[in-house]
Amino acid sequence: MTSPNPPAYVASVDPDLAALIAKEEARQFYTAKLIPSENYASNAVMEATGTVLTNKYSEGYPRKRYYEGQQFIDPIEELAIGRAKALFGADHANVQPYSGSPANLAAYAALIKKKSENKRILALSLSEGGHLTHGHKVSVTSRFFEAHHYSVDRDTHLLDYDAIRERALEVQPAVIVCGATCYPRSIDFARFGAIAQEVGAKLMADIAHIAGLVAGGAHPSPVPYADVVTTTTHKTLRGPRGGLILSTAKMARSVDRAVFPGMQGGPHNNVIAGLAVALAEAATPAFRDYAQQTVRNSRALADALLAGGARVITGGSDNHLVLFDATSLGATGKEGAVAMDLAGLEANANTVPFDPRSPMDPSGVRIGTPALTSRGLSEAHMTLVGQWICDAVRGRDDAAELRRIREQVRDLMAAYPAPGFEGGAPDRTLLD
Ligand code: DSN
Repeated sequence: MTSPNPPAYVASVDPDLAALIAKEEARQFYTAKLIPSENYASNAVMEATGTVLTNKYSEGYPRKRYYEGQQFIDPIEELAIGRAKALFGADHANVQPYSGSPANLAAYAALIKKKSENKRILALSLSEGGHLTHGHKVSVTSRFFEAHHYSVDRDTHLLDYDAIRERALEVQPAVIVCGATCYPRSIDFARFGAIAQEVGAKLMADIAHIAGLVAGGAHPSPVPYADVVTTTTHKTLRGPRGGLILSTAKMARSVDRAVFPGMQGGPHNNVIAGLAVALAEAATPAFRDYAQQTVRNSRALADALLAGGARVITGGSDNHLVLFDATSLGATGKEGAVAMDLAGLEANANTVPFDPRSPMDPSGVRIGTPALTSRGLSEAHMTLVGQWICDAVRGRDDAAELRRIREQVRDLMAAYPAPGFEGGAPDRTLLD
């Protein structure tokens, strides 16, 4: 068995686990990863994340810690903070959130004072592309804060800023949340800023999905308009699994206090080190090219689906993400996503706006290009991938057809190794 990252120490202690990791490694290598929130961290990011930094406690912030021994931890966190501020042009950065959901909770806590009577947040509804932490009823964000939602236009499925303004005037929220987990178009942060200002609300932008595009200049930045910006670090930004909060200087103290001691204990220093590496990588011309190519690929993928007869929500894409209605190809979203997985095309079922079907088996499939672009694929490949998707969803009951596509996907993936797999291709037979 060859493995680009042989977990030799794990194998010596826990061969069962090592075998599973090796299989997952092969799965990731030979699958076309189309989940738009996933990517590949570089070897440098992986290496920094897997260091002795995991052994150190450091509650507090650089130069203000509750434990001794911070001689090297402080400058590591300061590197990450400085790089985040420079990359996004933000006054302040907090690099400690464990991931996107805790970052969002901390952001609300920072933006809405404990004694404030107005605890209303106004965000995009989950079924139209928002996130659970944007006040969905099953999320604690709706227990601690009073959640209200806006939607997209019923016909175009685009954000309708006049309607959002009307909704904001009606709700009078303390915080307007912009940003999405399933919106294929560009977001007008300046317009959101104007609406927030008009109604006297704070603006929070959750750019978890598009942070890498913002960093690479492929999507407008919310930083000039938002009081607080939250993001994960492992999606288009291509860092380790973690969270990041950017803010104005005015919000800096509230944000820091909300993260620690408000929400979290000791920061994960190994992850912060991995983030420092990722932020340095994201500041390079190569990353700018990556961000632009991700969008070009997404447009090409949307076009390929349209050519294959799929109904593409909003008719295309301006970012890294494409949402299509699998029922237009004769399957439910879940059936479509399962068929695609059998064909080596990894995606997730997702609601389409105003979906008549249940969230457990919705109408749509959400796909995206961040990971394939990291592997060096371009527009011509997207045309092929789009055809494979249509063929797989339509041919979901045809095992031979799904196998035929899967072998072609594996051949393509073998020709374009993923970042982090520079050591060589995993053994393909591990997947048999
Ligand atoms: N899991 C993320 C996504 O897939 O969009 C959201 O948290």
